[in-house]
Amino acid sequence: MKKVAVIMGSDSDLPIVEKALAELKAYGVPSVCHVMSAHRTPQIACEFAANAKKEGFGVLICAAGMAAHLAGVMAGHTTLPVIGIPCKSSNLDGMDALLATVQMPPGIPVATVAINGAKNAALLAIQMLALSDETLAAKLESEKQAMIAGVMQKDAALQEKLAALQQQP
Ligand code: RP5
Repeated sequence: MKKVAVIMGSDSDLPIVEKALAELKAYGVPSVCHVMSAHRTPQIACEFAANAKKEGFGVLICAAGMAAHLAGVMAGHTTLPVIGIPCKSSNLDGMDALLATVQMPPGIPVATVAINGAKNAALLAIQMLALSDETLAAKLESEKQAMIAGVMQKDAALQEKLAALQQQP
């Protein structure tokens, strides 16, 4: 199976990124995680992206906050799909990182998830790998069915609660 690289701009992004790592682990997807910065270590980040395909990676996930150029810069150095996680920081609530990650010029796409949306970033990466992996695709399908069952159960419980309330004088 192809690997997923999870790259973050700083170790301070780890509390957000952990959710992506947990999701990849739950699906048995091999991953590596590194700190690399578009600004502080641009050469290391660019080299990693340029070599990622031949190193056996299928998707890159890049998490960064503030002037979050990491995903975009890495996308500029590879044809692998790049998923961006804009990380929330104290000054602008993550809007800075969201806009810096999502507003890519034509030709260099970054699939940007919600601010701090690390779990969805991992799921999106898994869905990409599942295009050529039947086992992964089946696991995604069964998780989706479990989620549907969970919501239906919640609705049934809600209906019972509402019916009981209506019977009160
Ligand atoms: C970004 O700047 C990082 O991704 C992080 O979200 C933010 C702050 O980095 P530190 O100052 O905590 O290293 O590049």
